[in-house]
Amino acid sequence: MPVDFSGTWNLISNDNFEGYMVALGIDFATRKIAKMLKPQKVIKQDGDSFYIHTTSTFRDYLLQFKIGEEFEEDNKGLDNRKCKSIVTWENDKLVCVQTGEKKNRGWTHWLEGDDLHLELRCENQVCKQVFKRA
Ligand code: VL7
Repeated sequence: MPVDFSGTWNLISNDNFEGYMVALGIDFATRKIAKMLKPQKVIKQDGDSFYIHTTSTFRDYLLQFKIGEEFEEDNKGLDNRKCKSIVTWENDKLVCVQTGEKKNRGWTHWLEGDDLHLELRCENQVCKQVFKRA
């Protein structure tokens, strides 16, 4: 049985989000607002199909994908760059590789105790987020 990430999750910590945003080329004014946010994630996992809706008072981002199927990601409202993305299981971790203009771009989700963890990577920057069930 795979891990089930389904649920509603609230951000409780956000380490080096600033470095990650700088690596993505997000402008100063947007970063100032973005780093104050406490986003919520709603995840729906149905077999190989995932729905991950990240919401905040400023911007929302919806991602839907199937495990092992490459898709075009537009990152609309984030850095707005297009990339080719693919999400796979690595043991109990959900790993996304985002191939495009930015090197080493991707993210990994996993569960630790009652918490949802997310590592966001871009170039030489790693942002670490932790979420608790709402
Ligand atoms: C999504 C933000 C910084 C722009 C606004 C910040 C709004 C709320 O990709 C992500 O999650 C994956 C895994 O769960 C699913 O898509 C993280 C937030 C990354 C990057 C860009 C700052 C402006 C944050 C949407």
